[in-house]
Amino acid sequence: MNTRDGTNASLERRALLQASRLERFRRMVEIRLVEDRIIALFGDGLIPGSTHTCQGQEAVSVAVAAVLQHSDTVACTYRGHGMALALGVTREALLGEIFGRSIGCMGGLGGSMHLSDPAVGLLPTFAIVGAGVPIGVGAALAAQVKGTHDISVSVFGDGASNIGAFHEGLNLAAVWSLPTVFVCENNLYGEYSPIARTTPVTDIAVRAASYGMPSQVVDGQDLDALEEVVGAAAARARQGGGPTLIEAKTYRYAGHSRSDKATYRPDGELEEWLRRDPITLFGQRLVDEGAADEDALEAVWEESRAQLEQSLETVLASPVPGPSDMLANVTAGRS
Ligand SMILES: Cc1ncc(C[n+]2csc(CCOP(=O)(O)OP(=O)(O)O)c2C)c(N)n1
Ligand SMILES: [Mg+2]
Repeated sequence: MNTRDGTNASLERRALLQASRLERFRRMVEIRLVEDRIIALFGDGLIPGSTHTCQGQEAVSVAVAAVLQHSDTVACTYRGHGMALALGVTREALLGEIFGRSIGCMGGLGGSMHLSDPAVGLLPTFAIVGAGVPIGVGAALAAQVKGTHDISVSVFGDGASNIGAFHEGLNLAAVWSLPTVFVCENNLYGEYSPIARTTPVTDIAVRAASYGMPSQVVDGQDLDALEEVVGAAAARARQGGGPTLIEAKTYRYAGHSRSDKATYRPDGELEEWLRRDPITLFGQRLVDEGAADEDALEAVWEESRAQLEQSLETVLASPVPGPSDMLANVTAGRS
């Protein structure tokens, strides 16, 4: 696995995020701007393959990254750009991967749905719904067997909770009291279907009861609430208290993938969620507590826009992998 952009850069960005609340705000802004730009560039035909963005869900990624140690691991989904940036993956490593360039975090061979950076614990992201859950549980088992005191977090969607791998993963984690946290991003849709069409319960959290596991529903738009709930579950897991299922109620502003315009949503639903935008809410809190003023927050947006343009310039000027790179990470064994 390659981290072409240099692992130190990811670690530094992770430390920055954890050092201050203003940096958490900055990272959510970065994620929003990157995702908005990706949608625009996808529309221009510049991105190969598909792509799934996470505007509206930024607080979940930033909260997870804020409370974990860098030796902990995170398994997440194809909607993973925000999680990667939050954990510390640089804009160049992320965008390079999405654009299929050699400076991408997987050398440009994986694309939008296949991101990874072992330096900050990002396990390869998964295109198969629910597939990250047993991998996250496996990482927790490895930590338990080795006695490292690391934990793992599996981040997945509401739709994934209807997949067998989710139930098997929760069952095994509970029965072996593994050091892991399950974070469900309930954004009310699985592809083009509203949750009520596919899932007979409103709260995914209730499913934890089947596995004798504690669970909690949390406001997925409130970074502080998320940090508190995920932080408590992470601490419990690290101390040998076993797994927790957390359900973050959130919303994806954009369509499911590519150029999906999400016309299947009822009128007014998006506008209702925009009124509780996680970046606006957290920014207001920083102002209320005197940690920043409106000008400082505006400066963050401006700086982040300029940085993104610079990163895009770098990425678009960088080479695509050649035929010899195809086999660079392929190994063969003989029995
Ligand atoms: C096993 C499997 N079944 C179906 C698909 C097609 N598919 C891709 S995303 C998706 C919806 C998943 O919804 P959810 O888990 O809520 O995550 P979200 O996309 O909302 O973040 C589906 C059905 C898939 N990738 N894998
Ligand atoms: Mg969903």
